[in-house]
Amino acid sequence: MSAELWNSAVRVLETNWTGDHMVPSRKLYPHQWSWDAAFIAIGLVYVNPTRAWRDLRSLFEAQWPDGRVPHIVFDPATAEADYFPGPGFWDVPAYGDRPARGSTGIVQPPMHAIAAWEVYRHAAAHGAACGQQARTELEWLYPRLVAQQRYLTTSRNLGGAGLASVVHPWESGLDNSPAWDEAMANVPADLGLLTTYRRRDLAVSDAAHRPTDVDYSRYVGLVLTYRAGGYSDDGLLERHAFAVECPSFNSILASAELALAQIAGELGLAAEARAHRDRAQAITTAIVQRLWNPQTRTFHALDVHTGKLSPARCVSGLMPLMLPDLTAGHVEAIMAEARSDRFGIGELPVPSYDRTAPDFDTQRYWRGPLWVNVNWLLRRGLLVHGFRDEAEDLRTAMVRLVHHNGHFEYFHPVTGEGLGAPTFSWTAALSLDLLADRSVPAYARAG
Ligand code: 9WN
Repeated sequence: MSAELWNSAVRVLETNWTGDHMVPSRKLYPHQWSWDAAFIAIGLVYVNPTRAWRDLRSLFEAQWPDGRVPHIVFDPATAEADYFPGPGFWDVPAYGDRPARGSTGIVQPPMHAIAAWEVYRHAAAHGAACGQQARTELEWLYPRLVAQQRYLTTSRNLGGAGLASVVHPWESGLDNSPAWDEAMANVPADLGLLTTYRRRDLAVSDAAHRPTDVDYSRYVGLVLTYRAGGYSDDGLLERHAFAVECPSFNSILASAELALAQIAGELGLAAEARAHRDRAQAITTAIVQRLWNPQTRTFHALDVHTGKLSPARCVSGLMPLMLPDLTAGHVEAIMAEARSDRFGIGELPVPSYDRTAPDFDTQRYWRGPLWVNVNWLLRRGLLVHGFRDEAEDLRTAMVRLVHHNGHFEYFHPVTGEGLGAPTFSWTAALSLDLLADRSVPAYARAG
């Protein structure tokens, strides 16, 4: 089984390579996506370290002067009509060496320091030349990764407590998650916008699997207000209807600081390494203080405008398990949630949303289907806290799922049937990692 899965994953990554970067999938996502590039690099390094580094470099060449790493880098060879919202709609100014309209103006979860460290660790196994390349690339990326973190922890510290806010559901990577329902209800939904701006996703995928038109009109409206202010974050809370602190985004933010501590250590920057570790701890403390609900005993998204926690129990609430500084009580609570009927790891990996919720939707994107990337992060959390048996069960559940159903974008949470895009890069790349690497992050507890 593993040779077959390995070979099919390699074929997907071959198909989706453009010569400069990887696309998530040829038809539905014909540009480069930010957190996809990180998950992709983590697996691509096993078969082609040069491409893994190239993909990360190509993303960071589009970094803005303020440090933000855009959620999509547009491929100039792809027509405006092939993706909506495309470069003309975002209309971002020229920056750095990139032309105007080279990217979107929003971000995605900062998975890249984690990816850079994983790629570096594994590239060394390919011999001396790869080791030298890895060192050069790591040195190039480090200050850029630091700038990315600084942007998120300063300009996006809209709630003032040291967590980053997402100002568009697309920034979370968990687009139509029920975690945003309350906060999104306060965003005007102007369906007329979809007459002016036509959805492209429905031309290449099943409408029942995708966000609704009401969701989409709000997505478009939010871009329009951010764009009207030149994508500036100054005073954003007062003029922008959506600002949320997400437990998944912020757990990745803290884990990125830990990865940066390891990178800084490797580059001989001891003081910087200490500062990164301290920042990881501070973000962890803020996650617990702001996003933990003692009644539900899980983590939720916080609406910065209203100060209220979302009532939804989503997979994002399990993501703080990635944090080594989490107290034993919080770890136990996440484990209870992960083992409960709501998420229960068994034959299948965990779904994106509480299976027992009345509005659990087996088809629609982040409202029920299961995704390999968040399960990969959950497995990482299990390893960090020494739950080796559960981590191994989850690893084999993911491998089995993809082997039986293909490298789909997401999967039916009851039958495991593949949904969304069929040859999806991060599913393929993370399958390679799950087949190849059973090692544990350096800061993990002994099991
Ligand atoms: C909008 C590319 C991206 C992923 C996101 C996923 C989906 C885009 C969309 O696809 O979002 O960015 O059009 O729905 O939700 O996590 O990065 O694979």
